[in-house]
Amino acid sequence: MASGDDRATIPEGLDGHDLRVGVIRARWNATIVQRLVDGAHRGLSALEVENVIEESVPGCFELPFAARAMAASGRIDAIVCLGVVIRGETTHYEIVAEGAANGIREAQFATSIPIAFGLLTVENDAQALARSEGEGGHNVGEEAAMVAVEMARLRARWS
Ligand code: DLZ
Repeated sequence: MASGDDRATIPEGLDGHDLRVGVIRARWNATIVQRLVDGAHRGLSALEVENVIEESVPGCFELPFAARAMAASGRIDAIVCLGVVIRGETTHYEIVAEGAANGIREAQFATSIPIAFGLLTVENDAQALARSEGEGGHNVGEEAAMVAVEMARLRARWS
């Protein structure tokens, strides 16, 4: 059972008012992805991020390419990738999910721009809905947005 402290707390005073943050969404499972996008906007807004650049790709497998292109542009401080892979719908589950995760990790290291992993890799719709809730609920998009801001600040401290 979860202890209640199984998610990251937000560092006190975290603020992204001067950051440019990219939000890239995959268009598969669009209804649930939209819930993640809404969450990401809530998270960015809570941290005072005003400069948000939106992009979309067909599916999660394309997220790393888009993230790397955006990161390499030099016009972005952090990126949030959002998408949903549901195992029940596909025998490609592992390929798509691992391709996205590995690609995002590589894009971060290749560009030194933080890229937050706001993907749901779940068994079914119910799990996806439970992780993409509205205001005050659990939303992986919202969490990933805050992670992106935190990591952009960390990068700036060590650059
Ligand atoms: C092909 C595919 C499958 C089977 N499942 C998903 C999924 O659950 N979520 C998702 O975002 N994308 C899926 N895709 C599409 C791939 O991500 C990709 O767009 C195509 O394989 C084309 O490269």
